[in-house]
Amino acid sequence: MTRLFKNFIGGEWVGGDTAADNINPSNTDDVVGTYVRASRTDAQLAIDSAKAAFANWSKSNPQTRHDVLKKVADEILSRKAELGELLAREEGKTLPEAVGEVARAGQIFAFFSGEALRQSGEKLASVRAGVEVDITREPLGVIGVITPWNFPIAIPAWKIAPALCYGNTVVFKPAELVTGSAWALAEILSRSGLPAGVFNLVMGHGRDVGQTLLDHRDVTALTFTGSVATGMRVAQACVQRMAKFQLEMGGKNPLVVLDDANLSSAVENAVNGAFYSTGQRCTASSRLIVTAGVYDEFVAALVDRTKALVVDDALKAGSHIGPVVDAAQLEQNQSYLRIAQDEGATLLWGGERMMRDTPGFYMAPAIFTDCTNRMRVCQEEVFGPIVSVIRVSDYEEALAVANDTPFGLAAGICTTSLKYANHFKQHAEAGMVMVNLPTAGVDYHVPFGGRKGSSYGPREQGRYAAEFFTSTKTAYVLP
Ligand code: TXE
Repeated sequence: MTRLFKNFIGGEWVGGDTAADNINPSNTDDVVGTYVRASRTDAQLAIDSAKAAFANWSKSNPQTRHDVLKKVADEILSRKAELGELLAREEGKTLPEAVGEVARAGQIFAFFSGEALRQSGEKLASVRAGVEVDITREPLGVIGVITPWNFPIAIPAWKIAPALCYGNTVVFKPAELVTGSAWALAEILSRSGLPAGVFNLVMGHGRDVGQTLLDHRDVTALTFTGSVATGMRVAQACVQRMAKFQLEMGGKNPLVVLDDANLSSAVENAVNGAFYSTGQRCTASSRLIVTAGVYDEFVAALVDRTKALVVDDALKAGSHIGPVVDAAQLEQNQSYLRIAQDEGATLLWGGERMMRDTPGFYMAPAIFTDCTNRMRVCQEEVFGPIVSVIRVSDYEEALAVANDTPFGLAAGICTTSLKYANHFKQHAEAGMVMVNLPTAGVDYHVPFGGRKGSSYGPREQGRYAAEFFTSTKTAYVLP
């Protein structure tokens, strides 16, 4: 018998009629735990609790908010090994990656504990004689937090921590596949000193629990990370009732490699960006755009380096790449292997399903060459360990190809030329630009987000998070 984990609503742990097993993708015989599935009614109760709690929490002392967030940060950081193991077990990223993600979640709570003490406004001279103008930020109300499976604790942290920091209350609906990390975070928050109702966890399906958050008039704002298709649903529902919303969706991130690049570091950046975390990162480098002078040498080195990657159980020491998250994602990856070959790309290496000691969703990282940027594999987010290499003649063509995408999250360049690095920084149509670094891997105290079809609304993380989680008020006073 596995343990039954419940939802957290109005300060109580609440059971339900249905529950779902959380399965380890490295070993499908291993059940991480059984998690109660929330219903629409549970979601409504959670929203009611969050609404009732808002009046006091929105006026709470900054010291109280600091202390709560700091307590959460300290506990996450002190338990990072244990929580990292849980995360690796339920999601399939390797243990070092998982521990790193947990540490990042702790750092995010620590950052926002400090921000709670630094909330400020502005006072300006009016253009009218004798009038004073001041601008302050106020919390919004109940925030619906809807998150994906690929960062089971970091993404919830970077939405929940600022929401609470700025005085909002929260209803959190995690992805169905990663309820373990979500529950662990909720359990820590439940002991942090938050008044009942300020934070609520509802583990359930997107189509009912998620949809309830989208449609309920008492959810003032929605923050969402996930697929483009669901992001569009969030947008449509929010526009219908004029709720504020923020979307982080896919990427088709380019990594440009120029003739003058340091070859070995370019290959490392490519392998890290394309394959680590099994390619399941919105910032993954899924298009490698390489100039002709270095193309053959780069591709040969990339294949050699990829052959050396160990694909195995996420918890095993020495694994570089864990399994794909589930059977559906594995099938999606395999379908893109067929689509790319049908369109004329050459599968130079990898792609095959792999057997290991335990039954899991293992797949060899795949490299496609002879790609053109018009192919579906170069335009659509695959979300797996599959990379396409595109040959271009020079920097100008590389930049044009890099920008020829409906997405605009991250863009990278490997070059020793200051001229090209600076030009790329200015002209890449992306929210984040990396020079001689992987496209994935970002700091937690600066803005995160993209342009075009990747993101909508204000940036997440760092001080810029205030743009979404607060509303400004301009007050005019004639003393
Ligand atoms: O995403 P969904 P899934 C992409 C990636 C992946 C695909 C599907 O290509 O293969 O999306 O993944 C909730 N109302 N990315 O199915 O469905 C859902 O329960 C409200 C890229 O996981 O978008 C989950 O909590 N909520 C991305 C969240 O939305 C709804 C990361 C995301 O699920 C809902 C993840 C509804 N009607 C997936 N339907 C990235 N680039 O980071 C679903 N949800």
